[in-house]
Amino acid sequence: MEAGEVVIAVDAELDRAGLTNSRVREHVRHWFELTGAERLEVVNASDDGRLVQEALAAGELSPAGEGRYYSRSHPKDTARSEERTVVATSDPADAGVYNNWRPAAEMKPLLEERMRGASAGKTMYVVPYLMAPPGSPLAGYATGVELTDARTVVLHMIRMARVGVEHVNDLADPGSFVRGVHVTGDLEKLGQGTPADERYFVTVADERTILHYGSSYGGNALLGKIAHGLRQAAYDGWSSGRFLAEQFLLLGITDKETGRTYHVCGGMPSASGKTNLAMTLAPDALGDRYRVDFYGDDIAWLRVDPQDGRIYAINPEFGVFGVAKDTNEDTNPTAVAAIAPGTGTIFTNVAYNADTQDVWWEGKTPQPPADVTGWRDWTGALVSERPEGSDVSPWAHPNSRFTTTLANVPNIAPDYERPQGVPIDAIIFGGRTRDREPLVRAITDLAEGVYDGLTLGAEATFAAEGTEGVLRYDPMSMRPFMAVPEGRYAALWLEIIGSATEKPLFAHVNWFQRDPEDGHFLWPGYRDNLRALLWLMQLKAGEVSGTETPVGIVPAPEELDLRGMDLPAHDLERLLTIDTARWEQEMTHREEHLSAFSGLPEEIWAAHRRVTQALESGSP
Ligand code: OXD
Ligand code: MN
Repeated sequence: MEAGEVVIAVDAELDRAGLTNSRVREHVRHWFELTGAERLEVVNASDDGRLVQEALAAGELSPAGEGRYYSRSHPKDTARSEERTVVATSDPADAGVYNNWRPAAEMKPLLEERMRGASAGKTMYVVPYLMAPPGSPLAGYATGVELTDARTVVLHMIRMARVGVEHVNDLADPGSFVRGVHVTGDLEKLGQGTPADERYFVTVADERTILHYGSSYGGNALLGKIAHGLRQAAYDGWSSGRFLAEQFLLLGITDKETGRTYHVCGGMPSASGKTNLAMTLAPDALGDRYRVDFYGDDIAWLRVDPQDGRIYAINPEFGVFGVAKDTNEDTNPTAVAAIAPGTGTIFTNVAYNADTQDVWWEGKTPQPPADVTGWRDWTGALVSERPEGSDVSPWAHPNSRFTTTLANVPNIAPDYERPQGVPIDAIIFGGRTRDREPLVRAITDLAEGVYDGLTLGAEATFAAEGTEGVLRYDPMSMRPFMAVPEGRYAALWLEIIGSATEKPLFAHVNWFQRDPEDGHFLWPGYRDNLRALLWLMQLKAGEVSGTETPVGIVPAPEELDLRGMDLPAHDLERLLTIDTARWEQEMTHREEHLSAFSGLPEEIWAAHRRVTQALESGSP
């Protein structure tokens, strides 16, 4: 198309869709022309049914029972790529340890070069979206427009964000939206994981522009979720000084006897049980008394409300992009209901049976389907053709996912769309640690709480991935999403939480302690994890006082409500014990970890010294 024709074609589609924001129209025109796409289509959430039918007809989706769909990503494109992800700005002072900072002036031309003409022959979809409940005080940071040349990305965006032209048409400042461009590229030829890797996933944070090239999967391609909801928002939160954007779950606990409701948010490195906790129900024995409401499993934005001075959190997302592996009735019954027939769920990279339209993943049932007829693994290979006994690779990819909207989760909080969000009573950090971290320890001091988040980590799950007993640190579970230098990030935490008049309690939880002799898990986990949070709420309310230790307050054994559990007394004792020698070892690793961050506030170092001294002197 000639330049003049492009303008006419783009304007005709924008007019048809009623997209009136002049700055969005400019953004669309520019990138439509640069990427060389053949057609343009503006998307609203109400287009979902038609787009699903088109994707089925094109073979991008397959039916997975009534109202559920299956997709397979390119085998070289199955997970977020941290090495290829960059936060760019025009100020070298924005470089931190984890944000992989590069100059904007270097990255933008590079991405333009890769994207030029790369969508030829394709439809470019315009996805206007909002990453917040409508009317939120943070809505000004939540508006975006993603251009994408992949229809399955559009279908995921409709489930994960609020999508429609109404979110951009009436902006007070028409230019205040995040400009996202996603171009898939030729996935066969991008040299993924080699020195010639051509992919780039760049957030130009000081220009509120996100340019992702070379994938059509997950956080690489759904720009609202991670690139905007975490990286861009963390940058905006810092530059405005107004909010924190964190990879946090958010839940509510209501005591039906007293009528009190508590809200808890917090972060856990991957494979530490965050989604399962976010969607948990009360254990059966406590179900009459407590109700748990789900708000979100992956992102929370936190701000101080000027009315009452408390910290409020929203989940900016509209859906759940959950890891399928091990999701079943025992581990996560509410997720199972949220992906049931009729929910519109899209499964990606699980195993699929076209004859029965059934899906399966490791841990869905204890054993894979006995009759393998028709079953294909995530790569599309027939399981029946695997050589007998020699191929034991999983049927589903370990990062296979389900995508469903929040409203499908049966215990979704009645007020999950409340614009102000909900007041936060506790912020928890949870790692995966076999021997040092007790079941729960509460921290009342702000700097010590932030220090605890900054030293969050999980043990390497395989010996090959790290040194035994040494954590892979993942500050606040934000290591892959850091947008500003860690020192500034810590200072913003101290400033925002510090300015609240009623401060949340901090706590560290660990469901993964093992018996040193026989290695069994000391705590059963899953729904019983709520018991640790109930104790925390009682501590906040002054109903229990726990036992002070050098690293926080742990429950006295009799303070935990263990009704309906059969927990051996010596396991309980070990779960609540602080192993000083192991902690002292950990403190030297922490010192090294924190030393890498320049400009870390003195309060954080003071907290580190206080905890070190308390461990040495043996007194809290
Ligand atoms: C992630 C996700 O990659 O939530 O963390 O998808
Ligand atoms: Mn996540």
